[in-house]
Amino acid sequence: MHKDASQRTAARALVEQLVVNGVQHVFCVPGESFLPVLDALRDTQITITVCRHEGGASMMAEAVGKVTGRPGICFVTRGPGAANACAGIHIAQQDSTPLIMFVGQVETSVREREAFQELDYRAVFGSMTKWTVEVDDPDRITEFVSRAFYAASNGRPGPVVVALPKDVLSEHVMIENAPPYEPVETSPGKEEMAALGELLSDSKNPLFVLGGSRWTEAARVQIHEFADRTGLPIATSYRRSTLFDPQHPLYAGDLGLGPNPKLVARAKAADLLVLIGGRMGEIPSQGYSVLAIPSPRTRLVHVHPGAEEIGRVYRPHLAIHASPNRFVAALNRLHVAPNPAWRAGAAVAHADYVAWTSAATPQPGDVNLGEIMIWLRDHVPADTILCNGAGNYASWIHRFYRFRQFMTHVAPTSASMGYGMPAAIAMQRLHPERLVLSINGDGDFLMSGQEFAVAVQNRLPIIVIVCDNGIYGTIRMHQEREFPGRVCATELHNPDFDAYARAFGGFGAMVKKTSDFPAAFRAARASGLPSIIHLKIDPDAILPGVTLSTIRERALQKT
Ligand SMILES: Cc1ncc(C[n+]2csc(CCOP(=O)(O)OP(=O)(O)O)c2C)c(N)n1
Ligand SMILES: [Mg+2]
Repeated sequence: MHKDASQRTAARALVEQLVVNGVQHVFCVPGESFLPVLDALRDTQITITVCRHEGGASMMAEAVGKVTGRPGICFVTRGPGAANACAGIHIAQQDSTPLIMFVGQVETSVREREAFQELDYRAVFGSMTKWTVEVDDPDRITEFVSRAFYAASNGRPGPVVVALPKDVLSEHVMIENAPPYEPVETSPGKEEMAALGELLSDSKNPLFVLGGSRWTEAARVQIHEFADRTGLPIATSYRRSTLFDPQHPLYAGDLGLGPNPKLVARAKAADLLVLIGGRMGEIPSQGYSVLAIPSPRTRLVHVHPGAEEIGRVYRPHLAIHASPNRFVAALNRLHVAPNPAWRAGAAVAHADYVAWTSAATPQPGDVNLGEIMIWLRDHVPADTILCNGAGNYASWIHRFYRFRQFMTHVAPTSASMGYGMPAAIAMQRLHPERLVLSINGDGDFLMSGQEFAVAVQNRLPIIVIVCDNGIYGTIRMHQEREFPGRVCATELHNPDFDAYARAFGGFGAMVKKTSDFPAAFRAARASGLPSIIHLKIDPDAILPGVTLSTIRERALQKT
């Protein structure tokens, strides 16, 4: 840290404010627009991960924000860099993830001329971020960085963009560091908790649905304790299933894409639904079909850290403006009598979950993704982190893999393709000792496949699985439903992904039969290198237990 504050440039003050806030990782693609920041970073202990595309950098920062609950940080250059980075910003918005993106800007003296790579960040990011600011006054850099941490993390977390005109960064400033930010927790009031206690005592078949962000591992433990004591059934929201132990006898499953129909029926039949942290958005609500809008017919308790989210879609019976941590702590202080009927209902729900997820469904082709997911769940350590993006291949992850520990699943609730590669790199950076898997579709993988070079450059032994069915499967499935037999723009001609891995300096293996997967996986681990396992999947195997040809035939019958 600089002893004499007057010696610092604004860039150095910015970087030192990151250090004050405990930042350990930044992700970037360099640009001439923020060289003074790179120079200042060189003198810190912060690890810089240099990426191959700003979409990768912003997704890596998003993944860090998602699992740590503290803002992930990325630096990108002006117009083109900022435009490329949009993908991660949108994920952070939809996933309620704290993220701060610093972006270069043209010099203040040429602004508004559409100078080289100039972009109006407020206009471009205005609807995607919680706050977008351009720092005009170098003496306010610390103020803005401090505020960026609060803005990204408060209430419902989300992305913040801070634009840095080149000349502002090089100015010398006479300013002190601000103290580190403290996450602002909101606690439920006594009245709300008493009202919840009454609703619970009146309820015959309640269901708790855990979702959203801002959970801590301690809160996860506490919700288990509360469930244990009372017998309440617990479900999780789309891609938030690490919030509850899937092996726990009160776990009812996750409300996501391709959910267990029995769980959806249970959610619709519940006489009391308690949403903790989530928004019950389009995916978990099964296309807004679980709860009537705006007036749910069942009793709805909505617990959310963002006041503006409560009542936005559903008018709750009881609104509780609280962060999940504080709410769960208050829940454990509430007197709720153990209820044998709830426990019996939860046991049935759990049995339904186990029956739905235990055995792989038969599939066309020689590689059964369900059997591979079950092999992984039985053989990898419980703290393995699994990252993925979007595509039908993910249905087998959701259904058959079991996330046994907090934040071991890192995947976008916005279903953004190309996320599994960058997220895995970020996770291996955070946890060098843990096994990190990246599972991708063939379309999905090549949206961020270049980031494999980052894994090789930094010797990050992630294991990447590419599920190659030669199609943009999800879209082909919808196409066959709506325009049967009229294939257009959904076919893919792929490279050998195993040879791709070797070309980058990693390990590669091709798997054409399910029974060959364990040996390929063990060889990948033994190599100690970033690895790609290329799975040849039959395109007809479009969903667990559903074929593309059946979808087409059914649609043709209707026409
Ligand atoms: C960035 C982005 N672009 C486009 C889409 C639309 N989309 C959703 S899934 C999908 C196809 C995914 O194909 P693939 O990765 O091969 O997986 P598969 O469905 O074949 O298993 C597409 C194009 C998206 N979700 N995200
Ligand atoms: Mg595919």
